[in-house]
Amino acid sequence: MFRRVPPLLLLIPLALVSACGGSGTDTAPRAAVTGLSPSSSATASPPEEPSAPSALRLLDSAPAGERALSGQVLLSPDRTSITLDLVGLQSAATYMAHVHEQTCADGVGGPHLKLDPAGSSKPPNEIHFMLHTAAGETKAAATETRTQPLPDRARSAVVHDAAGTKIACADLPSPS
Ligand SMILES: [Cu+2]
Repeated sequence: MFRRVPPLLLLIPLALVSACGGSGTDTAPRAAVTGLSPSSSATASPPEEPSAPSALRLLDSAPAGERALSGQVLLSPDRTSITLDLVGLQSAATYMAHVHEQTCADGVGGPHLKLDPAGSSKPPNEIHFMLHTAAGETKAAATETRTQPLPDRARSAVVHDAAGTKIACADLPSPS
């Protein structure tokens, strides 16, 4: 016979986990802890930690007018949503960014990540971001969300200026 765990005991750890959020991205559904399956200790995965933001690093290829750019890339704990948060942009300008499949140190990100490697080089099979600044503004943010977690092959996010020149790169956190 299974031993019943009082519901209150199950709620306490969840409350502790949600109390230490605060990044604004800690909204992914968490796997329920059942405690009822005799084999749960063999199959349970560790609780998901919110991914730390990755800092964008300016690239040597960034043109003179773009060298104030900085910012960060945030991946949701369930790896389905990725947010770029940029400051120091030119005003009234357009930028592009993509998820790439190599690290920043490896060919500055290499090619774009394709979710289906044999599929299209357009969204949604690739993850593209369009960022615009209005006149007088120097910040922009964009989020892309997919139904499936980002695959392990997703290694970096690269920001380009409107001409396509790579200006900044951030390595993405590896899946745990
Ligand atoms: Cu790119």
